[in-house]
Amino acid sequence: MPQITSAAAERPGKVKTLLRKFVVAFLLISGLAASAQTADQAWLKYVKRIPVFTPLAVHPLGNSLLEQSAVKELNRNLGSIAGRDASGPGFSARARMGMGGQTIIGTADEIRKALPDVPVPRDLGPDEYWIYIGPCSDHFNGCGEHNLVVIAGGDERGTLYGVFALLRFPATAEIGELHRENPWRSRPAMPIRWVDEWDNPDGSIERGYAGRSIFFEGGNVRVDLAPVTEYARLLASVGINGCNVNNVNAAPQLLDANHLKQLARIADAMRPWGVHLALSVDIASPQKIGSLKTYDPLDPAVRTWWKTKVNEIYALIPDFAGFTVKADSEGQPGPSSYGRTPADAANLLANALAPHGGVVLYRAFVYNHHLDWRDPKADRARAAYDIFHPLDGKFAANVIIQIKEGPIDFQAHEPVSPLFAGLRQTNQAMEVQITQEYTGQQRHLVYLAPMWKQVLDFDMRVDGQSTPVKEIIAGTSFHRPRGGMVGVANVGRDAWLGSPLALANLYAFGRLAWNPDLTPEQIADEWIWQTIKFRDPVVVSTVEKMLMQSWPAYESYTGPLGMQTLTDITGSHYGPNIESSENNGWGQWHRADKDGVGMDRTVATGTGFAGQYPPQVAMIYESAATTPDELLLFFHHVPYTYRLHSGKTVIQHIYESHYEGAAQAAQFVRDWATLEGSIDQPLYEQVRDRLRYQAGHAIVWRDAIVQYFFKLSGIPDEQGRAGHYPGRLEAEDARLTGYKIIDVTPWEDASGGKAVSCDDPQIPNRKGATKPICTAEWKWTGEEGMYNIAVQYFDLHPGTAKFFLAQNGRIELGPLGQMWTADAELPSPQPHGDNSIRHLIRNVWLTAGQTMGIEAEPDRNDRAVLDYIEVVPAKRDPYLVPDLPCSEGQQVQDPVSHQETYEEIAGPELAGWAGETNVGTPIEGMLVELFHPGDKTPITTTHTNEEGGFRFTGLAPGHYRIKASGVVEYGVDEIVRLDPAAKAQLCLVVE
Ligand code: GCW
Repeated sequence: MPQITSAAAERPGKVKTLLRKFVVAFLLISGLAASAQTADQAWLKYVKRIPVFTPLAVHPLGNSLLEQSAVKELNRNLGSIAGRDASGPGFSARARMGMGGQTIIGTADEIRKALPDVPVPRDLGPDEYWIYIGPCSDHFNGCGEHNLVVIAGGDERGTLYGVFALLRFPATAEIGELHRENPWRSRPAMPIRWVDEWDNPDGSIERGYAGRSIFFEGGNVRVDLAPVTEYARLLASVGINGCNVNNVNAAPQLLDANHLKQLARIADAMRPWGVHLALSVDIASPQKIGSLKTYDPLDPAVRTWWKTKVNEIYALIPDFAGFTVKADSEGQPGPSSYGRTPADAANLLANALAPHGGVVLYRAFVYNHHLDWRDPKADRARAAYDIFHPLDGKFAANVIIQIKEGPIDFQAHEPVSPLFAGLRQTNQAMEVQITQEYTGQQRHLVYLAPMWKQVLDFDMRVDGQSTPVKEIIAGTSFHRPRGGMVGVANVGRDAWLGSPLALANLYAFGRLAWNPDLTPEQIADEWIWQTIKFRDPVVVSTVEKMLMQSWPAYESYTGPLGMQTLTDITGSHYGPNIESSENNGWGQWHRADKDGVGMDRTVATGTGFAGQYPPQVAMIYESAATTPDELLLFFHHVPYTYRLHSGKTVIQHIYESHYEGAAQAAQFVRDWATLEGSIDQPLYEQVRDRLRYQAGHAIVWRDAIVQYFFKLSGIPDEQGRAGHYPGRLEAEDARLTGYKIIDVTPWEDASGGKAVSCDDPQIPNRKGATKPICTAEWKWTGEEGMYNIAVQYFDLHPGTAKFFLAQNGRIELGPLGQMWTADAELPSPQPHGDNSIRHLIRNVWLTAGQTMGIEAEPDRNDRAVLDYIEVVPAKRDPYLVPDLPCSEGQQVQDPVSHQETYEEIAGPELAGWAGETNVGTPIEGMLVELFHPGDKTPITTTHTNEEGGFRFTGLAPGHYRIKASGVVEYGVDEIVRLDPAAKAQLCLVVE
């Protein structure tokens, strides 16, 4: 059976009825031609997608800022027809029926007064919305001037959220429900839905990977806060209601009178979108900027200082949300200096904020980073519970303890923090990282929603009862009034998060904080529809699959089995550096030695951390036999030969997961390649380049971890891969001119631990060459043929080295990538896994006995450091995506495996289907033509069947091109001519 992509048939049906009511025409609404950073560049693109046609006359009942924003947003979606009279010229009879009437926006109270017949509920809560359609007897065509759409909010912000929900509805799974369950109502699961930004006043951002701050520059708030307003709009669209704008390694000067005035401007900029300003404060501020001798939380002068300061803040910012506090952590001052507790410090601030309705988010990220590494009982993971559990019940009502999702620090995979179950009389919020500090820093694709979802759904079994974390933080489990989620976002001036696909994480954070019952797949689909391509089944299923596979892939090629990320924990937190976790007080230990690996955190023989969970969970983690494989080494120290539930030994799992993870990263490149031509080209190229980089860096990770554990354990890889790299030619084995052999630190970050550095460049003999260069030259002893050459080198800064591929001493410059510059922006100035990078040169013809070499021009600190080259037959290179001979509106999936399948199977088939882009309806009767690439006359033709399917059988191995064309009828009276180049989605699969 040919494999037919299935997303088409199912999803879109749900929305059809509703769409018919609102969608009376396909319009392309031109977007705002914006060069500034705007929310439209994220998921709020009301461009080239089916707009939601509410009645064009939009009436807000109140005149608040938020209702004005709500109206503006609805009108944005309508584009050029916004505000026009649908009964006037330019509108067809059908449009009049669909878009006449009124859209009314207001709070529940306002609606009740103005429209007594509308059954708006009496119990709408804060931020809640209620959307009501009708009464109109003709759901299909609409009722012209009698159309009525009401968007009511429990408060003003609820009205805004209602508008965003309505605008999102064509992309959400909830759409069908809107019509069936008219009126449609939704409220947030938890009141605190904040983002934290770790922005410093100088404009830098701690752990930010998207350029400089949108809030600060040079010690002050920026003059241009337009991006801040746009950011708030983006946040509001997914229900985020608070934004803490400064780093938790707080800058006390921000509390002085001058800076507070500046900060009030940020609050003003975000206010129209219902996002309230919060600030991180330094608990030592009374001493640092208030000239008091102490910051002891129990000192009356300190108390007065904070009260006065808070009053000053509220005089400027009446809706100020509150403070975030990081104290007694990573060198920050804290109450422990005076023998006081976090409760003393939190309550001090809480009491000052309470009269104004403000809250304190006190972070449980408090630990000693000078732990004794030799002490087998010492354990950073225990810290939050040990410190905060005894204080349960001692915190003021407006204190919320902000707890990182895991007990260590945003690693690739951690267990849930046990503290969630350890605070029953205290408000709690879960802190997650949207910025990908330990998860690839946005250069790697890692969709984090599945990780967060795992934590949210984790059942703590408090008192032996079902107690999922999501219910604890929502406040329902222990009847706490305030709780929530906080995401460390660290957006910057570079397209918010730097990487286009990383924005799915910001989106998912907001959606989960609103409704933690949503699935990561659902959220991904919504986001893809709104951001990448609207309701295109192939695009949605391809990108969703990539997103869903991305976290497991990253975990596999970094730190599987609960070992944590295995990155450079004392440096960039980016590339591999396994031993950086050990022998120091930071406590991110994995305790790998020659016999085994893992931290013993059991009660019986280890640190006792497992005992911090409620008994039913503790029991699971206490024994290696019941601990899930994915967390085994977080809880247990086991020999490398220990057998996992999967049947593999630990060491074999380490080897294999790294090869599988890296292969998956390579697969992302191929998956994405199938979308070329069907999505926005600049977006396509930007993501393609990132994915190619990631595929190369995943190999760096793979090789570092595998060679490290291979050497340490001395146990061979059952599959023979560890230590064997077919086609690899080490730089240190080459004939070198000017290059010097160096040791790389850590050794595992270079193949064989060594590289060559161009420390003594020479003026070459080559004609025309003027710049000093270094060369590394190898003799090719393999067979004659077409090869791809991967060059692994270290891209250092400052400086932009140049590289050339030379054959038999000659450089040929062509389109194949034989010349390139090392201009990437990567961490670390020294050769390191952080900056090890792979450049691929395709289709190089090599003859036996020839020489091939790399010539390099160093530049400043970039000494063109070379690790190795790898020569792989062109056809077999799994990291290569060949330039497809196919184009013109069809997608070929997985071209490489096609090629391989072709060779193995006699008489292969090409099969696929055609569906209408926007709704996915199968298209029957399209003419499908099969060509040899480059030919104008088809080899054969066929027509799509009832299901839109077609099939060509008995084909010889090779590449083909397919073209489809036809006319399709859609809806009742709409005729849509499909342009096969743009609209028909063909998925071709060979079996
Ligand atoms: O993950 C660690 C980061 C620090 C950060 C700290 C925290 C702002 O490496 O950069 O400090 O967490 O959460 O406070």
